[in-house]
Amino acid sequence: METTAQDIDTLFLEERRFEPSGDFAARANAQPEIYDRDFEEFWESEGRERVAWFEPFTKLYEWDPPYAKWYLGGKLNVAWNCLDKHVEAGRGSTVAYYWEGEPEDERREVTYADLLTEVTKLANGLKALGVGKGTPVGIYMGMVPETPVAMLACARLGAPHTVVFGGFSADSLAGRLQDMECEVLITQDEAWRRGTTVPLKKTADEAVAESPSVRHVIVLRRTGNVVPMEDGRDQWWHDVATDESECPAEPMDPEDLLYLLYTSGTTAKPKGIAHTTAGYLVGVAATHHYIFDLKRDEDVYWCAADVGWVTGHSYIVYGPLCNGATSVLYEGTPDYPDRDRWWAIAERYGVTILYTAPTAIRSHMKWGPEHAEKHDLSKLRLLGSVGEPINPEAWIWYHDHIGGSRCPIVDTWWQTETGMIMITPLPGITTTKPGSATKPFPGVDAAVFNDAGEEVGPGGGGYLVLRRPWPAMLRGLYKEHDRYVETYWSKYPNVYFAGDGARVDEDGDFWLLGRVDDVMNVAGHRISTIEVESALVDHQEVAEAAVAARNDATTGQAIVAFVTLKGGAEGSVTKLEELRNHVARKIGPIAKPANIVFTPELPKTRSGKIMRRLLRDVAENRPLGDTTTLADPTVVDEIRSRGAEEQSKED
Ligand code: 7RM
Repeated sequence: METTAQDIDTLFLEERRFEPSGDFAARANAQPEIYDRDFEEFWESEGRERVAWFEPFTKLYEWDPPYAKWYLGGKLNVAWNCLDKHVEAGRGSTVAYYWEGEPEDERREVTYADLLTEVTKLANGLKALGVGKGTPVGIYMGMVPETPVAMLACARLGAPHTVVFGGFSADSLAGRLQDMECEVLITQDEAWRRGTTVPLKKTADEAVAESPSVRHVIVLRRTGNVVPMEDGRDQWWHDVATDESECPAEPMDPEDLLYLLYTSGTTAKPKGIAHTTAGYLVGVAATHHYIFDLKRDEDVYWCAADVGWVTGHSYIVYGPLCNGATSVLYEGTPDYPDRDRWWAIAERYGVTILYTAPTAIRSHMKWGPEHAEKHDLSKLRLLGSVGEPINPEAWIWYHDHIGGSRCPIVDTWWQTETGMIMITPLPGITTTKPGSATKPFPGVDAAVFNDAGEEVGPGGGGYLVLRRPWPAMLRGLYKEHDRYVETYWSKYPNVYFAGDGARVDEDGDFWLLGRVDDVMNVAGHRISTIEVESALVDHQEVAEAAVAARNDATTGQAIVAFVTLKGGAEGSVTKLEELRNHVARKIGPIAKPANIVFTPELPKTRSGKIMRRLLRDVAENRPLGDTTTLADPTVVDEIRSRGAEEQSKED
């Protein structure tokens, strides 16, 4: 708990306060009474207000721990809510996405009517391939409008999807396709990234070769470069999506599966987080409405996350579209071709609301404020942050240099599992504090518990828990009931264990302290130690590996790997590069260790468990914590001397 204590110390020195402005407060979607509303009354009226039903729900929720059901008895369709609802209300010509490709001259305005047409065409094409209610579909694409189109086409038919982040490797993709038993994979020829192409179809081919359930591959032409197409299996999107005739939206039960999203856990096998239809949609639409204060006819909203992350699902696709928002969707990286690219985009479309991650803010901070200063960002009125705790300096930088010192910042805490934002300021109401996610969203019951399950009083650190079900909560882990219970419901009876450390201050504001387990967070991506270790051990010369995270100014954390080679072989700079590349190939570049320390032994308990806590101490170059349970205490000294050697090589 040493790091935690230190984080708390630093955070507690933060005494700056930011009061909401009177102007903002007067027009805000959320007014102070929102916190007085009864939990059931709140979610019942949100259920009616945000979502249109084919048949109304008859019961708000059923709580049979650890499984909840919401909005029972109703019938609805998510795609209908995101598209038809708006078109039928006469808003078809409203822009849903201002899309900008990474190549600067590629721009598209996609209206709600356009989106409905594209979704209808693809859904009809999918139907012709045998996709219907319950058919699992994989989506492996980049940041193009067709990615939301693919998700919504699935939702329209009642076919659950799993979106796999375009940066993931063939093995990661195959694992997900196999686990969900996907019958169709939707991908694209290539994606653009920093002026070069990413071979998505090629990677998809490798994955599909290992995934016997996949019968059809649909390929969007994006870059236009030649990619091999397998006869009988592969088809171009533009050949499949031709039928514009109406495609009725399947009336779905509230608890029908909408999607699975896989997320790293503490074992190598990613968890398939299950989200269903009604509660998820109400949860993301309600939070999006109040937290981002969306005025749909005035605002231009930009969530600069990847669609393959839960943030993209909830706050690029389902929440904003259900609310009829006009969003920006950008394909590329923030620094291509120049470091002012984001700010050029924000200026061009008149972005009023920007939602991004601390890692991005720290990159911009590193590059300097002059890039934002070149552009008119005066339309911005609200900023958001998500993915990790935001350092107070980054918060202040964001506030001053991007928000022109006038925009409220919402630091939003949530998880793939929660589906929706759970702890957050409400703009216009909350007095914010740099580094604090402040208060539970109305209707959310969050607390900090100690080990014994007692609520920790003001100022005390502990484990973040959620004591009451919420509409967008996960409905379990796909095909893994026991793991669901074990991971979230076994520490405290009938209380959700989030796996994050937290502290509540004397004002009742929450300060998130990071994961309590070993999962690492690199540039906002959750990477479990074991996945990287398994990727390393997959290399033919590696006998054993352990990884730990050290702090990194840009990416939040960087991975340090401790590796034992087979046959007592010594490491080398070449081997180091080889292993780093191996990890990148095996599970994706994001998991590449920043340093590798070659060591003949790893620190273990007597029962053989690797003590990653000590490896973190070594990686951070600080005094070792408790070593009494070590099988061989000399091992750590050896590793430390090797770690120092590695460091001096780098310098
Ligand atoms: C949305 C998302 C979830 C984990 C979560 C935390 C960390 C996310 C914040 C945060 C502090 C925040 N989903 N986290 N947001 N920590 N302050 N505002 O990130 O499933 O990918 O990750 O991310 O540890 O448990 S996620």
